[in-house]
Amino acid sequence: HANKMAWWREAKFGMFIHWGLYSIPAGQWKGKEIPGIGEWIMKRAQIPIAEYEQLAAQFNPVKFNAREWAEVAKNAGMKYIVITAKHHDGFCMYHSKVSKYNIVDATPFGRDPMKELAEECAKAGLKLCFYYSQTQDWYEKDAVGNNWDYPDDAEKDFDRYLQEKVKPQLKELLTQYGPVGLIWFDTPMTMTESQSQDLAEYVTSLQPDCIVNGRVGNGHGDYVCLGDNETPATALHADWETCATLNHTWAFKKNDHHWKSPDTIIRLLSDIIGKGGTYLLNVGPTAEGVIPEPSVNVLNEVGRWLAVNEEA
Ligand code: FUL
Repeated sequence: HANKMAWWREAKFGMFIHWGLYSIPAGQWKGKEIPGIGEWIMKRAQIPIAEYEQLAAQFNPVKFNAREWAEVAKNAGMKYIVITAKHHDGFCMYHSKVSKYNIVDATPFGRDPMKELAEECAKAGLKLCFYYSQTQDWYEKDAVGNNWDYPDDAEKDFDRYLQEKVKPQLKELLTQYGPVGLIWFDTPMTMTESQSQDLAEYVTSLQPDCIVNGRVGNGHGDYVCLGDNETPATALHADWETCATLNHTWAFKKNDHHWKSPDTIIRLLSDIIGKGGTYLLNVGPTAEGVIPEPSVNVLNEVGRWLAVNEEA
């Protein structure tokens, strides 16, 4: 499938969405500000699963509107959306049969936002893509990352987690939501060469046209994924992507107001595109399902600038 990269090479600009249970505490736990990126709150505050999982009972994003999100991306001139199907906390933002710890079975909301997004993205001509944390899963004993609930490394079997959770969940994501543009893996850490290769091949066995990002590990992705917020000094001789935040966090944090200006984003976008790269720019919706207004405003301005420049 030599041509499966074609849409992505043309896309240049995509929307990253970090949204999950961590959007509820939004950077604070038991009245204390927890430093660092919002989606890492469980790890940074070493919150036991038994406490963290109770967030699910409160998760009810009634203001979520897939069409509005797709419109925000479209108006910004973005061509694809990458959304957290499962981040490091292990909670699934889609209806999974593999784990009950998911948005349909464990929350009062009871809807599958990925289904709704898949429909709206198809209508809007946007590629829907899934972020999936394949190595860190703080809900699972066998996965990497949670050494407060699961201190005994001797009991862990990472490959069992890959076979019994990761692959069955990838199968769900790649068979129940129509064509998926790409799977965005993250933090490969302990992934061995053969585990990375196996996951990349598994994805394409299910959807031959689905792209795999570089963070599947060990060079087995279809493109190079730079570090968070990293831009290269010069053009790279490869397909590459910069993923970046609009403020200082990926997931919503109530006290992070460090929004980049439209000028800064336009400068970054021009620089990245000029060097042959792709810009995956993040928004962090609230627990109610709303993309924060300051980020919508910045994206609208970027979209206006792009529209004017395309006409010229
Ligand atoms: C990482 C993750 O650990 C962050 O939480 C975020 O998802 C970012 C895009 O990739 O390094």
